[in-house]
Parts: sequence; C-alpha cells; structure tokens
Amino acid sequence: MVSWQIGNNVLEIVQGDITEQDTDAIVNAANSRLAPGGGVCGAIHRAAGPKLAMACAQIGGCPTGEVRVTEGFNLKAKYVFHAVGPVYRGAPEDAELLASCYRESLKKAVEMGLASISFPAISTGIFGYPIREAAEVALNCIAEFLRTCSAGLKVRMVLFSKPDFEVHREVLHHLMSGR
Ligand code: AR6
Repeated sequence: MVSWQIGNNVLEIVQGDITEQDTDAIVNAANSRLAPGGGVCGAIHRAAGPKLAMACAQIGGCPTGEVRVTEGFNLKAKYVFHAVGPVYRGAPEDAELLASCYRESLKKAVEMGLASISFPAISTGIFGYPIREAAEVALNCIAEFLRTCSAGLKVRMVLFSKPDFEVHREVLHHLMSGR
C-alpha cells in the first residue's frame, strides 16, 4: 500500500478487490445503460446482490463521463457511484471523459459529506484504455482535486493486478516528485 497526504486529504494506492473495500463509497466502472456487465461491474453486482441491478434500472442510464449514485446493498460500502468511462479510441476527448469520471465522483463524495471513496482503474479493462495513460489521467485528476479540497477525504485507488498496482505506484511517484 502506498499513501500520500495531499492538503488534509489522503490518496492511497492498494492492490486488491474493490468489492471488499470499507470506504463510504466504491466506484463502479459502469456502462451507459447501467446494466450489470463483466469485469469490475459484474463483480460489484454479484457482491451487492440483485437489488443493485433494480436500482440501476430505475435510474435508466448515464452518459459517458458522468456518475449516478445508488445504495451499496450487501456491500460494506454504503454507496456505489456508477461512473461511465470512455471506450478508448486514441482520441483527444478520451482523457477528458476519463478525468470527468474521477472529478464528478469526487465532487459528489464531498457534496454528500462522505469521508472516503474507492476507485477501480476505470476504462482499463473491456473499454481498452492503456493502463499507464489511464493512471496518469486518474492520478493527476485526483491529486488536482485534493489540492484544493478541505474536506479531509480519503481516496483509494484499488488495482486488481500487481502490474497495474506497480504502474500506479510509479506514476504517483513521478507526479509527487514533480517530474
Ligand atoms: N476490483 C478492482 N478492480 C477490478 C476488479 C475488482 N474486483 N475486477 C476487475 N478489475 P473493466 P471498463 C479491474 O473491464 O474497462 C463492464 O462490462 C480490471 O483489471 O471492469 O471500464 C461494464 O459494464 C481493470 O483494470 O471496466 C462496461 O460495459 C478495471 O477493473 C465495461 O465493462 C476496469 O476493467 C466497462 O469497461
């Protein structure tokens, strides 16, 4: 686990399973229909139980780059934030849409008065975003947000594989040492 203090907030990077996190919210890498899918989305739906799919169906959908909130049902986390990342095309908009997922989730967490939130590496599985590029977008966006946030928020990036964790650790190190 790697942990950085940013203002009065903390950014953590861990290797693990997001469904097991005890933060107030966990973020789902959702699709725009908010339908239960594969990857981290499938794992979250399995762990939360069938009421999560019913809550998502009631919301109906979510545009790329935006976030919708449901309860966490059987999860330890009280809330699931469903963020829809971009399908990677190598286009200039990709990074902005990916950053928007992180920024909108963080804004909502603060608005709701939450103390902690866990993110997966959104778009880096089925949606094909290269892991290092995605890590740069995600960690830059989170760090920028936390620099001006006074809420005392704990933000945890949860990487499923060891190689993905190592990439995030390197990118964060470069970011924090100003390189
Ligand atoms: N905990 C943490 N990270 C995980 C877990 C887990 N339990 N399982 C997988 N990952 P993906 P996307 C990592 O494909 O690319 C779904 O069907 C995984 O290693 O889940 O945004 C949705 O419904 C990868 O690094 O999400 C959408 O249709 C990261 O989570 C579509 O896939 C994201 O991989 C979204 O694709």
